[in-house]
Amino acid sequence: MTQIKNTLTSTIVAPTNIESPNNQPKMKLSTAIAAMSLAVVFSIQSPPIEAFAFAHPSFLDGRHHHHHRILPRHDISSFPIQRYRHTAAAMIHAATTSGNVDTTAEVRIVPTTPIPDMRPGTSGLRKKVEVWQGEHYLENFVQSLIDTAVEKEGKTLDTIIIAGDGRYHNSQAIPIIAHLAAANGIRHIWIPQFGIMSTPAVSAAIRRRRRSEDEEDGRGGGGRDGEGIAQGGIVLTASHNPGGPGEDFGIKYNEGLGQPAGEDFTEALYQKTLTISSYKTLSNIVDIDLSAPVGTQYTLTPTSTVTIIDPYRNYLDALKSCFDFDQLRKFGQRKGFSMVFDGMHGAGGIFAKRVLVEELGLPESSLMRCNPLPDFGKCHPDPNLTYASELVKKMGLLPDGSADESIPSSSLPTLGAANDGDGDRNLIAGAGFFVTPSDSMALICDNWESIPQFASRGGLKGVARSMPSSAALDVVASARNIPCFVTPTGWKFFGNLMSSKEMFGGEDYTPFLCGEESFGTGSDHVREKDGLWAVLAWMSILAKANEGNVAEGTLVGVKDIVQNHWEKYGRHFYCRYDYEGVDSNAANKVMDFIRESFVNGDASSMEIGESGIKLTNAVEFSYTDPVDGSKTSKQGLILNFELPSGDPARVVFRLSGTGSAGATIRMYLEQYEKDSTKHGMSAPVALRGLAEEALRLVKMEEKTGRDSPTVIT
Ligand code: VG1
Ligand code: CO
Repeated sequence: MTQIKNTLTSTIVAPTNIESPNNQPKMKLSTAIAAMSLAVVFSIQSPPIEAFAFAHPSFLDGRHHHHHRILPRHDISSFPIQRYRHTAAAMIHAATTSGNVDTTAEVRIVPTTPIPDMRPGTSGLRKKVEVWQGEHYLENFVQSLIDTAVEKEGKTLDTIIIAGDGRYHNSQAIPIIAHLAAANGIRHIWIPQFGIMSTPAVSAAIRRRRRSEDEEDGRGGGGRDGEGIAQGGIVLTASHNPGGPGEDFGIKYNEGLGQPAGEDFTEALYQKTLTISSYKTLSNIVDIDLSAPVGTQYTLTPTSTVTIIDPYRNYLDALKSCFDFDQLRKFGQRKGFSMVFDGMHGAGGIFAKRVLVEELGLPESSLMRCNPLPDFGKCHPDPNLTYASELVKKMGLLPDGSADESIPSSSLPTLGAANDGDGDRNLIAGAGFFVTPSDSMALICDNWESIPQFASRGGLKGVARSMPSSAALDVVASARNIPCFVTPTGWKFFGNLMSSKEMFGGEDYTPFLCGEESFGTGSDHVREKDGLWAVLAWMSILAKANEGNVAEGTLVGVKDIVQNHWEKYGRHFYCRYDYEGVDSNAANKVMDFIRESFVNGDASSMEIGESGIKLTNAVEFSYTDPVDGSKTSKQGLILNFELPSGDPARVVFRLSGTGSAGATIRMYLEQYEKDSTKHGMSAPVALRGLAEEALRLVKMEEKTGRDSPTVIT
């Protein structure tokens, strides 16, 4: 072995020390490893070719591939990795950690200047790809992020995950970030194979992964200093925003319990971006092959290692702890059940394939657009009635969410679902029936007995919704005596509630259910919204509802379940108008006008228009976190109305915090209807009068020049 090591040493030392003008080593590490493998083949001749292929998988099919591109190399998964894993890993280990091998990875301090527009929004920082590709942009942001995390932890981070949703620039940014992380002394850097993980999967991995899992063979049990878990995850996503050249890229940070960084963190990060004067990276660039087998390690510095991890394992464990997979598998095979899942070419697709097809045995034909693409196939990966139009059609629906009566519902799939770009959002539909996200949450709440995660722990102990979401959840929570919280928009506000015991020693609200009107639903199994979780929750509800129903082929469907729910609790008609790409000044003027005229002014003195809908009062939403007492203000303007019938209605205005250009005004409409004879109407139709009244009051067209919204959902 010493002899082999020496051979390897001489192979590797040279290339990593010689820099070409653009700072790329002349010979890349993976090439060195391939050469080393060859040396091993020649010196020990066993096991020859497979070990070679393992160490450098691009040789499997005899062609080189571009290292910074993610290729759909699923062929690798059939390679007998386990058989040669130990040998090959030992080779890499020997090659990269031998005392004789000096990778001379010197930390390079690069001077930089602050770039002013880096304030994270509702969920991370989102900008056009070209902005991120600008000089020092990515590095400035990531260095500030790492500094903030270190300051908060009080010490250098030990372990982090770097993963993304597969969008354009994902595989270029991952190695750059890894080098920054190593230069900053982060010892263990985990990157999922192919660089892709959904946001909830990252959250699950932060919460559950033990360092020994993928390092057991490579480093010999438990890593260098025993067990460890990640302190955070850098997630490369602009979520539901489009990807590709000219489109969006983004980064967000999840902290040690898997929760999105809170306002205090993002604000501190932003302040650092305003004063940054240098960042740290390495003088030697190590080529990291994202398609390398799970367990492959790259030594970036004598103390920092990149490990390619299995993207699925922890997330799958998390889902298995929530649902009864045997029950779902059986239900999935039932005559009359079929499903369509639309991955919108985002990160959720590969997880859907793994769970729905490989674990639950649904036919492959249940999946559409489940292969991640850098530009999401040019679609807008936002699962709503407008952007998931193909699925909507397949479910027998018209673009406004009402049923296309010309299609017999018996010919339609039982369940339809879609995820967004990073797999944290969900759209749920039944045969000829669209479920609004607010209703979906209320229904899951009322049916907690159908979901093992809740049922096995005595039911829900807390629920929460974002303020603009409908009050459908509140009604169920109050009937069932469950504490219900109303938070500002964005998942970061749910984190404290879910972790109130874990983090603050306060009241335990878990099992916990939460969600947003924007197609986000989740629970305390992770600290993010989870698209696939919502799909399995609905499958569980359907399975339970059909337990006693033994008739061949006829299933209690989504529509039956929701209609019964409305009958019991009344219906909250709900929809949202989005005005995208509005001039920022104009958008601010609309908000200022509402604030001045109705919140500060006297709303109730407003004249009642022809519609007979009366504005009763207006408030600006602010929030005091019940767990840590932190305050957040200006979280949306609420106009409360009284309908001619005497029933209440509400319209909320907010500016989006996830756009990358101009402003998006969101108008959220909600109206309660107890009378079940009126529940059949489509929501946009039922709400049209309220919408017109609100638009008239706020002078939308006059102030923005827009006579109709970009999207109604
Ligand atoms: C939107 C949604 C919000 C969601 C956020 C992140 O924010 O309204 O409910 O939490 O996106 O979702 P905004 O500020 O644009 O309204 V995702 O799936 O884009 O991370
Ligand atoms: Co998302």
